[in-house]
Amino acid sequence: MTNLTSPKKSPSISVVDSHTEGEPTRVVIAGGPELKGATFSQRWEDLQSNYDDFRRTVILEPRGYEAMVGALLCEPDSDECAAGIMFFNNHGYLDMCGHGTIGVAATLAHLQRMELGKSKFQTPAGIIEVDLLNQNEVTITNVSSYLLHADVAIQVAGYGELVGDVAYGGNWFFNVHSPVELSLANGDQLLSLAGAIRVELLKLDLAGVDTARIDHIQFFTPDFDNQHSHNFVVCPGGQFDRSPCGTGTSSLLACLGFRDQLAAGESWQQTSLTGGQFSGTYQVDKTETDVATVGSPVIPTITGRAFVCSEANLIQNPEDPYRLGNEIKWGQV
Ligand code: PYC
Repeated sequence: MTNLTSPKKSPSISVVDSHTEGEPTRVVIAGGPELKGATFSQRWEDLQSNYDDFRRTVILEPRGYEAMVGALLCEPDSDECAAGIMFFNNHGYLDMCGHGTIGVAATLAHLQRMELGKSKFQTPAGIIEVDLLNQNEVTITNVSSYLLHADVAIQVAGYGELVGDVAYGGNWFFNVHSPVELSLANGDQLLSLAGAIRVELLKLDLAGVDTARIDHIQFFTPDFDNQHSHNFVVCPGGQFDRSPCGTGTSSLLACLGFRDQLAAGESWQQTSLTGGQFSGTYQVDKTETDVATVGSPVIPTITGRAFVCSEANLIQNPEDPYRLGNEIKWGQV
């Protein structure tokens, strides 16, 4: 007879899941890798080079799913920071994630590890400030964000010329007025258009600073009179952000500032395709930079809400053929 009282223990990873305006964040609170390195960037390198199995286990099916962003809390190397945060998704690693940061803050509040008010966190993109307004509402002050190439014209089969901006908000974005109505009914069309735009950007050899790949495509439909836009952000793994995307909104604020479409200190509302809301504003960043930006860099602040929705232990049974996740890529053999 099977012994029901002493089960064999498999290794497990403890996570807390939340969603920020509908977009999931999974924070690893125990069982993650002990990263090696004297500096934060060495530890970031260690995660990417040596722990991809961990990323896959946490994010991919059957334990996770492709829209999810993971966050690993780790030691910062800056004394002013409460912790470091490293983000990853179904495709790889993210230097920064706005909705993810809001999710981390709500998770730490839920665990009673964070008090109301301001704290700083180190991310691979730089140091950010997090203001926990209440258990669920958070304002983040992001890294310096800027427009790198304005009015880039690309030709896309079936759409003709599309003109957009290459801008940075912690990740790299191509921001383009949507040539298609932003609706869930047009979701497949928008996803394949984003793929076609990425291919055109590569053909043009267009990159961010230090040849960074422009891997996020942001479609938006601005209403300047009401300082509002709907948006649809397609992430590098081919998934779309259910939230209005914190780094995408940051990059857009830099573009709006350059074109005098939004003044410093004014508020901009951003609504995602699934109805998520962020509000954003910016201050001009007056610090010196080596980057040849178009117009002034800005320091964006983004406010949104996150709610914790589950706590779990992810079990890795060595006999489970899918213990390292199952990456399903439609249309690829
Ligand atoms: O909120 O910055 C963001 C983000 C990036 C990718 C998914 N969400």
